[in-house]
Amino acid sequence: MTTDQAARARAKRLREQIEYHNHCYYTLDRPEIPDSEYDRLFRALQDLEAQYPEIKTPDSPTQRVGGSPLAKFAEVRHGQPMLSLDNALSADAMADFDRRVRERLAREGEVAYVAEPKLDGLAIGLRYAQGLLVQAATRGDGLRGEDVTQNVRTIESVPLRLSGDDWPPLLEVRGEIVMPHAGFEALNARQRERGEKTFVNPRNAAAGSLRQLDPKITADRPLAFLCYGLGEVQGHPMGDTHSGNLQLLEAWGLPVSSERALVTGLEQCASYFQTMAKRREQLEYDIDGVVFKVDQIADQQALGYVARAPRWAIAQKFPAQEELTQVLAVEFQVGRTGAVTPVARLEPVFVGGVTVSNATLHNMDEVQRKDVHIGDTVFVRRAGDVIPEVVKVLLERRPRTAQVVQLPTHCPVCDSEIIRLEGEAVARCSGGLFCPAQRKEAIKHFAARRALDIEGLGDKLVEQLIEKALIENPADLFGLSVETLAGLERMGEKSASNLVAALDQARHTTLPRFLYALGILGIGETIAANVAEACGTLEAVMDLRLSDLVEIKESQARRLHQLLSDESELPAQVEALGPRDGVKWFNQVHAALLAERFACTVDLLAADPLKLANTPRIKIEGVGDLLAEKLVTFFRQPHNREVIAKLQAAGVDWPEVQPSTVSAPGPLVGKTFVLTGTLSEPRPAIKERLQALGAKVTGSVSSKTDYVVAGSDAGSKLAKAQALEVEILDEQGLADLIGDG
Ligand code: D41
Repeated sequence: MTTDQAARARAKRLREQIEYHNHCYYTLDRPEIPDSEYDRLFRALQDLEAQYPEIKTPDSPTQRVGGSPLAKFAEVRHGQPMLSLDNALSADAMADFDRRVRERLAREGEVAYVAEPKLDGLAIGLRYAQGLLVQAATRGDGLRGEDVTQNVRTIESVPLRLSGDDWPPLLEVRGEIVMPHAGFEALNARQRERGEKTFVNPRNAAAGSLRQLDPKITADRPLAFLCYGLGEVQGHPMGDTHSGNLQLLEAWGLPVSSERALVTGLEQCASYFQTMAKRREQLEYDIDGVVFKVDQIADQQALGYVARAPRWAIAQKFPAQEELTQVLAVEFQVGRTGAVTPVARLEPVFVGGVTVSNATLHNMDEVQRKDVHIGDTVFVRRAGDVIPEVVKVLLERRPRTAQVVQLPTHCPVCDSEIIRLEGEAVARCSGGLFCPAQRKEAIKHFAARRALDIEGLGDKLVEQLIEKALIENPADLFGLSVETLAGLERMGEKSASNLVAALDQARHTTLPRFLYALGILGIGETIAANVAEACGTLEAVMDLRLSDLVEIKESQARRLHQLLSDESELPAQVEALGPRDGVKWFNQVHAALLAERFACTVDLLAADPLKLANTPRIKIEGVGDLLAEKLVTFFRQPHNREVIAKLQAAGVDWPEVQPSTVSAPGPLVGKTFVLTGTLSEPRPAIKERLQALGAKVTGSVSSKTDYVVAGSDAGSKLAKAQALEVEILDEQGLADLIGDG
C-alpha cells in the first residue's frame, strides 16, 4: 500500500468512528466515549486531512460541525448561523489568540474582552417577536436545528414574555440549556428508583430532557437557561458593546450568567481563567472552560469569521474531567472503621489536571450496579478535589478475559472474616481491636469519655503510641510505664505520671462501659447497657449463641424443611444456604443460626422439621437478628477473646451488675422517625437502635413525624419531609442526636 492509500484507509476508519459517536451523542443522547476521546479522534482526522489534502471528502465530519437534526422534531433554519467556537487548549494558545486580535485590529494597547464561564450544556436560540417567545431551536449543524419550542416553554428561567418595551420587534437570543447539579442528582436518584437508565453527566441529562417528544417529561426535568449572545435582530439597533448587550438582555428579564466580567489584556484573561477554575466547584452548573469575546461590536465586525467560527471569540478549556482508561485490578482497602472498600487500580491517565491511577468503587453494590470487571475500559471522572470515580463501563470494549470482582472473604490486612449483612451496602472487617487498619480508631474509642474514660489519652497520643509500636491493643495501655511515656513528643514527666494514674483509675469501670468500649459494630451505649442487664456477667455475654437470641417460628421451620427437601442438589454446609428466595424471612442470620445447631444439611434434613424451630432464651431490648449476629461474631473471634483475657489480666474489672442500676426509658420516647435513602447501615439495624432508645420508626412521612433520617439518593420521602418542614437528619446528624459515633 502506498502512504496515500494508507492515509485514505485510516481517514475512512476515523470518519466511521466519528460518525458513529456523533450518532450516539447527538441523536441518541447516549455517548459511549468521553469528549476528550472524541476530540482526539476528530483532531487525528483533521491532522490527516491537513497532511494529505487530496483525501479530504465533502462529507467528512471535519466539513461540518455538530450533528444532523433528529427526524422527529420539525426542522428550523437559523436566521443567522449558530457559529462554533475555536478552542484554546493551553495558555500559549490563548496568548496566540490575543496577539492575532491585536494584530488584525492594529491595536497598540490591550483589548477589552468579556469573559464568561463556558456552560457545559446545549446551545439554543430563542426567538422573541414583539416581546413574545415564538420559537426555540437547538443548534443542530449550525445552519438547521430542531424546533423544541414546546419543551423550552416548560423551562422556568426562560421568559415567555420580555419585560420592558424597548426591545427590538424581532430578537433572537442565544444561550445554553443546562441542568443544575442538585437537579441532576435528584433526577438520577429518581431514575434509579424507577429502574430507568441514569445519565452519565448533567449535559447528557439536559440533552435527553430537552429532546423529549412529550413536553410533559421535559416539564418534569430540572432545566435552566442562561444566555450569552444574540442571533438575528430586526427593527431596532442593539448596543456598541457585547457587555452592554448582555446588560440589555438582563434588563428584559433574560437570565445572563452573573459570573461574567469585563477584563482587559491577556494578564486579566489569565487571572479570570484561574479564578473560574477554582470557582467551578461552587457553581450550580457544570462549566468546561471560559469564553473570551472582544467587547467592542465594531471590532468584532472588523475581525470577522474563519469558516464557522468568529475570530473575535475563543473558548479556553479546563483540563478534561473525564477520560477513558483500563481497570488493571480491584483491590480492597480497610478503613479505620473496618469498612472494606473496593478500589480500582487503573492504567494511569491524565484527567482533571492530574494523573490518576486509583479510583474508588465505593462498595460492592456500586461495583454490581456499574458492572465493573477487571480488564474493563471505563470512564474515569475527577472533578476538582473530588476523589476520582469510575463513572461507567464501556461494555463494547470488554475483553473476553475480563474478570468478575469478588468481595474477599477475609480482611486483606488482618485476615479476619469480612461480614456483609443483607441489605447493607458496606462490608466490614470483623477484626475490630485486632485489625491493624482499625487499631487507632478502636483504641481511641476504648479510651473515650463514654467508654473507659482514660483522661489525658488524646487522639494524637494514641497515634504516636501505635506508630512507635508501643501498643497494639487496648490491653497494652495498662502496661505503659512513666519512663516510656515521658520519652514521647509533647509529654513531660508530669503528664506521663498523670496518665499512668488515669489508667489505674480507668481500670475500675462498669460492665456496660466495658462492652461499649470494645467497639462492637452497632453496639452503642444503650444497647451495651441492655446486654449487660440481660446477661449479668461478661462470661454470659461471651457465651451467647445465636440460638439464644434469634427466633425461628414453627411455621417457618416447616416451610424451610419442605423447601430444602424439594431441592435436588443439597449444599453440603448449612452456611452455604444463604438467603432463600422461596422463603422471604429466611436470611443470613437464620442460616448462621442453623449452622450453629446442625453440622450439615444432611443432619438438618434428617431431623424432625419442628427441630428447625428455635425459641430464643433471652430477649435483649433493641437487639434484633442483625445485632445478635454482630454480637455473637465478635465474641467468637479468638483474637477478641484474647484481648479481653489480657484486659482482665491487666486488672480491668467492674462491680456486679445490679438489675436496678440499668437506666430506664430511652431519651427518644414519643419521637417518631422515618428512614429513607441509602444509609451506611441496614435500615433494620438503625431501626432497632432507635427503638432501643424508645423511638417509633414508621414507613411514611406525615405531620406526626419528628425526624426524617435521609441517606444518599433519598427520594419522595425527603421531598415530603421538606414540604412538611419535618426536621431532616443525615447520618452524622442522627449520630449526634443519639450520642453515638
Ligand atoms: O457558555 C457557553 N457554552 C457559550 C457558548 C458562551 N458563553 N458563548 C458562546 N459564544 C458563541 C459565539 C461567540 C459563537 C456566539 C458559545 C457559543 N458560541 C457556542 N455554543 C455552542 C456552540 C457555540
